[in-house]
This record gives sequence, C-alpha cells and structure tokens, in this order.
Amino acid sequence: MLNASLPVKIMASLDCADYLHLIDDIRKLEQGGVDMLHIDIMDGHFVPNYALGTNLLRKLRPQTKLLFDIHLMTEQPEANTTLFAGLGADLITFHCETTSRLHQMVSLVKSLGKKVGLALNPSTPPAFLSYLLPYLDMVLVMTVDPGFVGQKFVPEAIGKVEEVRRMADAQHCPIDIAVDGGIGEKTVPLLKRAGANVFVGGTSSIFTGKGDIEALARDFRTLCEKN
Ligand code: S6P
Ligand code: MG
Repeated sequence: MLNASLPVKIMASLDCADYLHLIDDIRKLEQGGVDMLHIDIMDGHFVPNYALGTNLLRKLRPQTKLLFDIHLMTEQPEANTTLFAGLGADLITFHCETTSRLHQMVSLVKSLGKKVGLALNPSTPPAFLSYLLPYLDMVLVMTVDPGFVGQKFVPEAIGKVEEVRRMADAQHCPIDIAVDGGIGEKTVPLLKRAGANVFVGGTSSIFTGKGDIEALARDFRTLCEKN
C-alpha cells in the first residue's frame, strides 16, 4: 500500500442528504464522526446540473463545526472563489479543466487562508499535476463524470490514483488524494490500495437510504480504515 502513513479522512457529500431534513442529517453525520462536509457547487455550464448555493452555506456555517470542502464544479472559478471562501470554506477544490490559470488559482485560494484541492475528471490525464503538486493540499480524482449522484464508478480511476500517488511520492509531496463518486464497499479497498486516503461518501455508502445515517457513517469509516 502506498503512503500508508497518511490519515484516512471521511467526507460526506451533502448533495446526497435529505434536503427537507438537512440539519437532522448533519447532526447524524457529526455523531457518526465524519471529518468534513463535501459541498458540491454546480453551475449548469461545467456540469449539466445545478447544486447547492450561497444562501444554504450562509445558513449552515454557524450551525456546525464540521469542516467544509467546497467542490467547485463551475467555469471560471477565479470569479467565485473569494465568495465561497467568505462563506466558510476550509478547503476549496476546483477543477483543472475549468481554468487555464492554475497557478494563479492555487495562489488565490491560499491567499484567502484556505487549503486548496485540484480536481481531475475521469478522462483528464494526471500529467496536468506535474508542476503543481508541491503547491496543493489535495488532489481530487473524480471516479465519475461530475454532475450527478448515483453514477457508475469509472474503473480506470484506480490506475490514475496510483499514478498520482507515485508522482506525489517522487516529488516528496505527502498530499491527500481524495476520491469522489461511487465510493463504497467494492471500490474503497481498491482505491485505498492505489493510494487514496480521503473518501467522499454518497449514495454508495453513507446515504444508501438503508439504515441510519449515523451508523452508516461509522461503518464507512470502519471500511475506509480497515482496508
Ligand atoms: C458528483 C459530485 C459528488 C457526488 C457524490 C455522490 O457530481 O461531485 O460529490 O455528490 O459522489 O456519491 P455517489 O455514491 O452517489 O456516487
Ligand atoms: Mg463532489
């Protein structure tokens, strides 16, 4: 197993929670011991869907101490990063396919006092990362094309995680590698062995709808830690 020394972190994808009982679900996630809320922001351009927004974040931030990972699936992240930083993000993750100004975006996020993650779509080669790894806190390897919950896991992502971890190790960068999309019982062992240490729980794990969210969050952590 690569980089076994990095701690496992569990994120819960808020878009999979019950919008009509959101605060109840968040309390269960807190009790279930998740490390972060993974908050998908979709603009209807970069991805063919819309999700979560500024008013929700404004209301949520004072309600929970859970860390916020803002997953920006938006064109021109330069235009909205300051806004989301001000809404209580702890980590801002943007897509390398959405801007040609990657170093500037990384600097912008850091200048706002936030951790920075760079996301790659399943078809984006990891070579994109070569000159950026030392500046990043996290690489998010998408394991589905972003835009929707409940999609089919893309198996090629496993090899990509392995390649990213190899690149990071070669550059002596002990960065987090996160995976998002179809993360559950079947995929966690393979992704962890490949070098991932941050797991986003959605409808394949914490939000299956079969059982209590708090218990499912605990089970998800056990699954991610044991493999
Ligand atoms: C996808 C989004 C993800 C999903 C999550 C859903 O556009 O970035 O964060 O919300 O992956 O999980 P699952 O298990 O339904 O694929
Ligand atoms: Mg996401």
